[in-house]
Amino acid sequence: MFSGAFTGGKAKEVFLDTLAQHYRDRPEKTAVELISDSGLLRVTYAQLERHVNRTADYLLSLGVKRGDRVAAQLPKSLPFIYFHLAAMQIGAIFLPLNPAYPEAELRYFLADSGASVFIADAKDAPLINALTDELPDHRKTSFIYQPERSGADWLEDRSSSPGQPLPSDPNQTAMMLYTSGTTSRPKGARITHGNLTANIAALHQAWGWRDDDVLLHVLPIFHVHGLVVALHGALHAGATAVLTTSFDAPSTLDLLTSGRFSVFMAVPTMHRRLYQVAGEKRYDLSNMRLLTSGSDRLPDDLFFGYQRTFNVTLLERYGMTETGMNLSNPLRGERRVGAVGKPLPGVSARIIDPGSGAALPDDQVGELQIKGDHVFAGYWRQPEKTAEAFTDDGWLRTGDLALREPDGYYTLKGRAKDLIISGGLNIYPPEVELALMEHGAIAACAVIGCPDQEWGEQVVAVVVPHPGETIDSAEIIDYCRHQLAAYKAPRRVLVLDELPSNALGKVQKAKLRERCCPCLR
Ligand code: MLC
Repeated sequence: MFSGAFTGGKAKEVFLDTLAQHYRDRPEKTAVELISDSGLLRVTYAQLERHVNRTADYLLSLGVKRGDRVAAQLPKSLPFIYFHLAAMQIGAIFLPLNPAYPEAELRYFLADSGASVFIADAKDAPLINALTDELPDHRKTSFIYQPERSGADWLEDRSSSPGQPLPSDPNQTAMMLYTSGTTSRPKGARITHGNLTANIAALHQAWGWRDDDVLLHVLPIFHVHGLVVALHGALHAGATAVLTTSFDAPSTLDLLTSGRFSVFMAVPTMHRRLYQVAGEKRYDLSNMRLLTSGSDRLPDDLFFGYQRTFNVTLLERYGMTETGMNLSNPLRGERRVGAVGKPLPGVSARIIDPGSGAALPDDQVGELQIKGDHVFAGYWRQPEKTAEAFTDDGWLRTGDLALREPDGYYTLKGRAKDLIISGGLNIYPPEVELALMEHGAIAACAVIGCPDQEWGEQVVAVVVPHPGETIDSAEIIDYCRHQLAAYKAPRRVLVLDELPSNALGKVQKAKLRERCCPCLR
């Protein structure tokens, strides 16, 4: 029934081919619905094709060529989806940017990617015009007015395109997603059409996606979770995706209990809020086919609390930007609390001793490494960083510590990399530390994640002032919010006379956490 099915390592056709088949086979079916403050917008598969083709035509008219980067900083909206699909359709590289990025971060992403075209919300025009004027490779910024409209209305004066040729090269980069690093500025992970297709086909097999599925989509749309796992997942199946523009727990609970939806995906912070909104009341969501949790560990109390409150067992899975999804608890069979399941079809996983590089037996904790057609093609213009990400024999180092249980389930056991996950978002302490060190009053600093029930972890900055300087915590937080997206800014700033360090002068973050995180004391 599904085209593009997983065929033992090689996907037959790319995701866009499968989507094109749905345009033809189910033109009247609703592909995407958007619930926004201004009402409900609905596009069928036939309308989606028309809007995407018109948008592709528009991008071509701007001079976009195969391999060009098309950056987009748009709210979660239908135009976002049109530009995303259109850019990939003409062989360009789509670069989605979080609307929360402040000027400093945007400047970096645009310059690093060398985006030739930038699609932005018209309300941001003054800032963005000033910013793109500085970019040597930049050809055009296109402002979208009223992104909440459904059609590709901004193209009304242009002739409709009969349809663009679809790329058939699985090795072509389809999109680029920036991930931060432990030692460097953010890097653009190049994800190919083949990567997307391999992963979505594996997920379809594992999660049993069906064309009568209706997905409730509350996630941000510029990450791999919301864009690929959720949106591509539904479109690949010829199903319907119903998007809300943002996440609001009470209204999401109303939608979930409406009986309309079969699939729901969220991060633990969202599940926690839903569970809290439910309070003592009991609901029965067992009519839904699949509720997944990912992007951060699902705490045990939430796993069991959710079961009691909603009469469903969340399916936890494990992925990352560079790979899409790797491991998953099963659709049928035991969804094990605290475990992230087994490798998806076509995915190989192993546990390696970080010291010796030797493979470890079951039940021993080591670094989780991954291989498969879904693994990204490397970092944009960063061959050294790409080489560091892989072992000599081609396995991706995830930087996550895990063990394999004898029956094949994997359990995450911590991180080898310096990373904080807050509300399902990755925050790399070195990036925040770099920003802090540019503050005139700070002589030394360390950024740590303190456990937090709602967010998973919270960003805490520990700073040492220059002699004679005093630190105003609120001012430091405000300073960070100007340098970085607000979610990366510390929630707390602690001042110490010095940071604990080892013989090599490296800050001992484990010690700092013990000392500075209230719940660990
Ligand atoms: C928002 N804020 C956060 C935050 N999200 N701070 C820390 N961590 C976060 N994740 C800040 C806001 O800037 C705001 O700051 C303040 O918190 C309160 O905002 P809020 O209204 O309570 O937050 P909300 O908008 O509701 O956002 C919470 C959230 C959101 C959980 C809905 O964070 C979210 O959508 N998370 C999902 C992230 C995601 O999709 N990750 C997938 C990555 S892909 P102020 O001070 O300005 O008010 C990946 C691979 C994989 O990891 O395997 O999936």
